[in-house]
Amino acid sequence: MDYTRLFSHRTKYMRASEIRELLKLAEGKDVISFAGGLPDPQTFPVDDLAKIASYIIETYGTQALQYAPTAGVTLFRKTLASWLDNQGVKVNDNDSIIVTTGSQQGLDLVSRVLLDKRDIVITEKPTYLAAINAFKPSEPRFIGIEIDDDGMKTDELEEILKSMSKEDLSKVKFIYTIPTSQNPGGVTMTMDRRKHLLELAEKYDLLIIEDDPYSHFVFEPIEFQALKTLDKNGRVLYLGTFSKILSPGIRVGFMLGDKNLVSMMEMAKQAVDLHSSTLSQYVALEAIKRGVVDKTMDKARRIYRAKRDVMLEALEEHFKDLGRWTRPVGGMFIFVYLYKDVDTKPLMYKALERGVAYVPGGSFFVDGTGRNTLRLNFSYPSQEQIREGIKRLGEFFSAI
Ligand code: PMP
Ligand code: G9A
Repeated sequence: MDYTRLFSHRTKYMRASEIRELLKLAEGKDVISFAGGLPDPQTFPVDDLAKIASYIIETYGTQALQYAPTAGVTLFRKTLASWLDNQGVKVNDNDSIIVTTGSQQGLDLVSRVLLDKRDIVITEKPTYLAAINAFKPSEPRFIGIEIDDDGMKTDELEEILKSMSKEDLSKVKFIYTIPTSQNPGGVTMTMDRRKHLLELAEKYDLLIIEDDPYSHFVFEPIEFQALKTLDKNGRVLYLGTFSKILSPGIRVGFMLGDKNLVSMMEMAKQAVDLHSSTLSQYVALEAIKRGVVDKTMDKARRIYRAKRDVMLEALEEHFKDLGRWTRPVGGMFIFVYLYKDVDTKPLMYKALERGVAYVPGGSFFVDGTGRNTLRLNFSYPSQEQIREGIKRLGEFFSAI
């Protein structure tokens, strides 16, 4: 049967994630992969989670194996709220939290609830590829704001907002940002810019989606506060996840924001999956209570700082004449801007033949620019693989 005539209009805008495709290509081959944003499995608290999982099933079996409310297990949501408070993420009286299936589901719900065709989404440039892919089926127009070492250039954002017609301004549904240890850019927004961004949101009556998987294991002593904490008027919807600070496989994420906004997300979620895994929520709850999340964050900080340093050193050695790159204070990625005007996308297949994978940076730009950039993940490969892989990549790009 030819199914294409059956596919809905929105499927036209569905794109396979280049990251996921690359992961498939690299699988089972002798390839050093700087492609996927996978945590180092050494950070997974395997023994603790084995104990927790059996304790949960033995102790709370009837609840943990049962359906749960769409918003999530009540006890977990309460624990989450105080954990966030300890992490410096402000939960206001008017806020509510819903548990999502990874923060990726949060992005999909945002798309479903907020976007209509031709609405405007403002993102950083570059921005998280799978967020673009989550928003695209709703057919918005994208506006990309450049980043530099201080994060999103809020002056540029201000100029753009100033120059927009009233009608276009009313179509801006949200500004999507990853302010801390950005994916893929590896940069962190300064406090001045965070404040400026919120001022602009106030002035132009805009909503901000703060996607924050990385702030809990920043590995340099820098001062920053979540946009959610700085916000006074319910202008920030905060997306979080336990993927990088416990395990991505348990698929536990959450949304925190004004209850009037979050309740519509909850309604949309009902039709998507009824609720996120009850068992995973109980496991995450117990992991918080037993200090396993704190322990994992500490481990991630230590391991990723060392790996980042190895990658920065290797880049210094092998990429000095080839390009410039970001120096992340956290997260999992370094972003490279090559000096030469090359397209890293077709070159990626050749690099794979040389046994090294990266993500072509162009996929992260909403306006089709960024062809000469690449994203390098440093959390997954070993230190030895990082040294060897960057050497191979350096030789590869030198020969072009
Ligand atoms: N947002 C950003 C910026 C990410 O980097 C990721 C994971 N790479 C996600 C969201 C989704 O993560 P998860 O669904 O595992 O919580
Ligand atoms: O798709 C995945 O496996 C998550 C990784 C995200 C990223 O590489 O940014």
